[in-house]
Amino acid sequence: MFGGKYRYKMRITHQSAAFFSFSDSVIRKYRPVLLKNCAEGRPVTYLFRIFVSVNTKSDLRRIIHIDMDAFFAGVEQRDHPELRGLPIAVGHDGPRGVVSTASYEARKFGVHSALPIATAKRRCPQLVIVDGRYEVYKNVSRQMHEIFHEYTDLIEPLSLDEAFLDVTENKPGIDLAVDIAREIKQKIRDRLQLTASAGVSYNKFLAKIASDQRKPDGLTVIHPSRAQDFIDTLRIEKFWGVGPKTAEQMHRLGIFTGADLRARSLPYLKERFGKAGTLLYGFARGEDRRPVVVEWERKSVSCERTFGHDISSGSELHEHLQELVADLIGRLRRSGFRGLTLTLKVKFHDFTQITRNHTVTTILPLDGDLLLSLAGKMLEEVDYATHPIRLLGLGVSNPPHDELQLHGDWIQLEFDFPPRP
Ligand code: TTP
Ligand code: MG
Ligand code: MG
Repeated sequence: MFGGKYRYKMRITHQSAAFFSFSDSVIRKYRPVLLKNCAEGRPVTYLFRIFVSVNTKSDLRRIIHIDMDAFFAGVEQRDHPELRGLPIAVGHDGPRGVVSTASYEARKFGVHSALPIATAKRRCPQLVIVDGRYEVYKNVSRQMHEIFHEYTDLIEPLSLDEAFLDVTENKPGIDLAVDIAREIKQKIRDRLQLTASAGVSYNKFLAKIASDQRKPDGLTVIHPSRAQDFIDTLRIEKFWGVGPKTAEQMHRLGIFTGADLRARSLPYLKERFGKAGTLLYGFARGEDRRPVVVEWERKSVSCERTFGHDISSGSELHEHLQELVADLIGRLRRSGFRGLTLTLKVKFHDFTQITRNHTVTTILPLDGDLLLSLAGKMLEEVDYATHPIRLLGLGVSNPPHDELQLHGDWIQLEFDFPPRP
């Protein structure tokens, strides 16, 4: 029925979904991937297997997790050859600066993400501190995704430098996920001159842990037959969702490893950890049915300005805000994106940053005066007189999810604002 080379267009309707017994939400989520692959003329077997794969009941998935090695630092060492082989940290070298990330050379000295720069320098006096270049990292991330798309469109980014790929069904038709992981690593090396680590397994939980096993430049496969032994010896801190606080709580309960976790009952874990308890109960048994969730829609539109000098004058800031509003409206118009939340981002002279949000019930209209009033009101809550501002940003997020939010009357939710003189 789903004969090999036979190409035809498949209409993805709720009826056909019911026929294959996939839920509405699965269909809604994956429709764009299916339609894209339809348009690219992939055989119906491919589409069908995507369905099987995203159906969370499937235990036969092939999932890869890719994570770049010392990402920001790796990019800086690539672009500045004089930094290669040196202990470097990316971050701003100021009194309140923190390390974004450190090169592997610097990690030997105990320098790591989120460490204050001052402490980092004490631990490693020869540490070279480099300012971050986020536009460059974003661009590298885009290039990584181009590589991923050569294999699958089922990609779930977790951050700029990492993503899950569901390659159960893949474009080149490669049997073994480990071969795909190897190819992706090689392409990242050849095209981006960077290294990544990859983890391969049959679910997201295990793939993510696997990618962290042999960093940097690692490739680890966790085969179903080996999964239980692996999980049993895994430290509880390594489990998904177990941060320092939960880890402490676990330790108090005598849970230090996966085996300890597996010895506890589902009600026991649910009672103490709520929803996470259910997930953890599954993880301890190598079970994780969460699908690779593709990000379809744009989630926000924004723009920002860094000023030549730090500004503490209200009227000067207001002028910049006016330009930002005009810029934002242009971007909203071009992208077609609409949202319910307006966000003002403020970075102060000392690089500390705050955001202020304002949410309304019906999409924000492309009305310059109105957006300026809202943004102006948020800015008034900021103490710029004593904390001069070096950057202002403005964004719209939170797209509408029902008709009412799209077409209802525009209602002001949180405050009243007088029109500015
Ligand atoms: P990570 O993937 O957590 O770390 P990494 O890529 O630097 O190193 P590893 O080899 O261990 O994966 O984070 C990716 C980037 O995100 C990192 O290069 C910098 C940034 N980042 C921060 O800015 N602050 C943080 O606290 C963390 C954890 C990351
Ligand atoms: Mg990384
Ligand atoms: Mg990462």
